[in-house]
Amino acid sequence: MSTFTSDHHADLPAVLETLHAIGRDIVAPNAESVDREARFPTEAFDALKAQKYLSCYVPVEYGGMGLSLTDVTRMCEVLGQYCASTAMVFAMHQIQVACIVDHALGAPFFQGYAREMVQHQYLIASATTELGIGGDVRSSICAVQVDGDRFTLEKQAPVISYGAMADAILVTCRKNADASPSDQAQVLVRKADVTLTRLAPWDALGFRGTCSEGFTLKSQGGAEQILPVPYADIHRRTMHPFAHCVWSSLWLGLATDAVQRARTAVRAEARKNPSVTPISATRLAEVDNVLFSMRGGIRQTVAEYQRVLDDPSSEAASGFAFAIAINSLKLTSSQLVVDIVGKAMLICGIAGYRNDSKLTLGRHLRDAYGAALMVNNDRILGQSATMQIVQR
Ligand SMILES: Cc1cc2nc3c(=O)[nH]c(=O)nc-3n(C[C@@H](O)[C@H](O)[C@H](O)COP(=O)(O)OP(=O)(O)OC[C@H]3O[C@@H](n4cnc5c(N)ncnc54)[C@H](O)[C@@H]3O)c2cc1C
Repeated sequence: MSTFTSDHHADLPAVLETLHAIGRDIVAPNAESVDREARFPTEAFDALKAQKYLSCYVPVEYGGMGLSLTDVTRMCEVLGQYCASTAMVFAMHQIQVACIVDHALGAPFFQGYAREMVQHQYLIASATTELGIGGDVRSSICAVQVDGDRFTLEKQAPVISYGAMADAILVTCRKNADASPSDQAQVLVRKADVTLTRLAPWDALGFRGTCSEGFTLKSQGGAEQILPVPYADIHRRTMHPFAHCVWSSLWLGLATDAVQRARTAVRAEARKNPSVTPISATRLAEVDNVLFSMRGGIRQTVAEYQRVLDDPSSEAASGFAFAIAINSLKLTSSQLVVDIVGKAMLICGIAGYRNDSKLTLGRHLRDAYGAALMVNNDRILGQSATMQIVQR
């Protein structure tokens, strides 16, 4: 195993180079066992923490690297080329960091927490999904109960990725017992103050290393741990767009690796008979075109969101056009990743279909099918359909 210095800086090319080295030497060699055993990618996260990459989105003034959304998407894309579960955990964690950084740093508690995140390289999970609500993240049944300067909160959460390994969980809930289902708050629950009782194991088709078990979550803490803005704002400006940008980027990494495996297969074929271009080369050119479209759509939407983030006065995040663009990014990327891996499988042939081959694509295909379910595509399409009718 290689060792990496912790002498990091906010220089994206250098960060990506280090990340590729971690990917090659640590993430990829463990990807198969992470998937087979449905275990947390411990080795990968030890390496990422050593580089202080878990706090890469925390501003420099709080000790972080001050990387941008665009930078974080590129990191997710790189990790996705080596192990989609590792990349997904990294991406989901960064979404939670972004909720805190973009919405809570005005509050003294969260200023201190940001410094702690950097120092201890906390891993933060998310509990939005709830029994009885399903994937509608803008509704909650559970409510936070505030009594003086303390809160209590209980949630039936059917899926909390890496919940058992996290140092903290950001939990959505109604802001009090009288609030409507959509009048939500987001609460930071610390590991020391939470009891997680397992509801469901995680033995899934793909993203097996995310360890997305279900739990009954019972917690308490200081009232200052409730994020100081309504969840509706956090969702519109950060949770929704940030999630779809980082998820799509890691799916792009997964698709890129599938095409790379297909290219390896075509090269081997071409070497056998150098005078003839194999038919699979045409298929490779075709799938590379699809990858080009996927990458273009992601880069364009990430740039659009970055412009919104760079201009705090921008109202664009409140508009239907922006929300539709983010939904389209998710819908398109989650479909293209399956398409691309399927096309790569055709090129690799039996070598891609086998589990014991260097060109195997089984894990890629299983992971790719999870993309459409992470906030169900039909749900997103339904929201876009409503907005299409009223958008001018
Ligand atoms: C790898 C992975 C990791 C995850 N990690 C987390 C996590 O860390 N934290 C977390 O909170 N959740 C997490 N989730 C769960 C979350 O992404 C899912 O949205 C949630 O589990 C709901 O799943 P569902 O598809 O059963 O429910 P629903 O979204 O309720 O969908 C069920 C069915 O109903 C249909 N449907 C329901 N409502 C509508 C509607 N309004 N319009 C159209 N169709 C509708 C859907 O099409 C679908 O067929 C994760 C999921 C995956 C795959």
